[in-house]
Amino acid sequence: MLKKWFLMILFIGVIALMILEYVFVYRPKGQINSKVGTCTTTEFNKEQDYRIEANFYVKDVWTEGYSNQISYNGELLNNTNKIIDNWKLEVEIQDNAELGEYWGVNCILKDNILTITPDKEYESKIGIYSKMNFGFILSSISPKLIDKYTLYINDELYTGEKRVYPDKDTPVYNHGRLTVAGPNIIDKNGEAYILQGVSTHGIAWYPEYITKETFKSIRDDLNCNAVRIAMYSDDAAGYSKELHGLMSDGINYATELGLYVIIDWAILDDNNPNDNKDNAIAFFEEMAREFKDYDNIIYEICNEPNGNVTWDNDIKPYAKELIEKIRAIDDDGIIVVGTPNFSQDVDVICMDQLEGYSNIVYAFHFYSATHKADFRQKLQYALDVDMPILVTEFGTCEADGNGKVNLEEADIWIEFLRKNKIGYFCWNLTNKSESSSLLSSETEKTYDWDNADLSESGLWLKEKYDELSE
Ligand code: IDC
Repeated sequence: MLKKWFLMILFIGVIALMILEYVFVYRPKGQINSKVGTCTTTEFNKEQDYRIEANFYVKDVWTEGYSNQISYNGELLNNTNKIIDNWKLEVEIQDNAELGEYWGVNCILKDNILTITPDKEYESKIGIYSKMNFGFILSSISPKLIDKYTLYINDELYTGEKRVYPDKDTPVYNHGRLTVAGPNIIDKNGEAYILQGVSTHGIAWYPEYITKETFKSIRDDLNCNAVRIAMYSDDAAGYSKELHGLMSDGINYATELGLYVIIDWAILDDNNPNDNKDNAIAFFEEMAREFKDYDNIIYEICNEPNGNVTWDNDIKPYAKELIEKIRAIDDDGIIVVGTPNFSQDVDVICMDQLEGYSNIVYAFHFYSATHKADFRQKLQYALDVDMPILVTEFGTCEADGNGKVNLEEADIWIEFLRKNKIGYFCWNLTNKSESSSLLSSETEKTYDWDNADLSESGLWLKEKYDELSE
């Protein structure tokens, strides 16, 4: 009897020991910590979008003397389109733990806080949409999952990606989300709405104009309700994935200022949009994911198809594919489709528009010193069949962006567009020494322009745009 009891107790004891060993020694192995942040899991702010995050894993646990050695693997994920090169993680560690080896980063343990920073000698940058791996060993009585951390980016506490909203009494605040109804773009009240904006130059070459101050001056000094941000799509014109971050910044500035914003995939020397289609899809999917809930976004999927490129063989199939990719994420943002021959031949394709999609408009571009009455006729032809048009680019000079300006003709164009409730964006906001530039080549000012800072074209624009009251 006694033996039976003894065996029973022994059996229970062994089981209990196995459980204890499992809990304290084996269980944490390879296990992912729960979601962590600047607060514990349960307090995690669900409203915020934490696109930069750390994860810690217990990789291995072994015993040395009376203490456990716990080897942790860590990763810092950057799911944004900006490079991170100044970051710091602080992790609270239980009492009496000691820091052993570490790799991939620098570690300091003080007052139970483990501070992890990049190892400048090794690799401190975390690229866009990538991650950094690191590890460290702690010795302590029992292994513990790390379920809490504090992250600093550029010396500021990281509290997630913030959604921005338009300020009060700005164009987007007052007119809301735009849609396409028949041939018109209409605002939230169902009224036809004329977008009136300027286009940046290629942002690879002129990033200094992508600032909040610049965009504020575009709104307040140049009387715009919209801005177009042009990013050339071919490598030769400076395209790189790193520019996506600058595009996102620009969109956020425009949004806060209550400006509508065109995201322009500026194909030009890469005349066929299909040449860089994979990049285009990746870019627009990224933008749509980031901005689908914003009211002011307009996607321009191919600036100016040109060369030996046709609607049927090239542009239309490209447009369908891009629209479907964007629509899978953003079901109603306006999409501008470029048209053949530098976005001029709207008359050629107006009887063969895309079918089955909503909120689609077609691009029409002109330069008033080159394109006059006969060119307006092409546009009129498309308007006669109610084709929705947006002039995502025009210039007051010749089609090469330089030469003489023709402001009388520019006036006629703007009157014509306003009469037909068509929006227009003027090329280009720089001080480059060419007549399409809106700033004087003498000025270095990137915002707060006086009349003396404006070019002939810029002065014309300021006055012309002032006529259209909000
Ligand atoms: C021009 C710029 C000029 C630049 C050139 C090549 O004004 O500084 O060197 O592009 O990148 C367009 C294009 C637009 C052109 C503009 C004037 O969309 O990129 O900008 N233009 O040529 N279509 C018709 C005219």
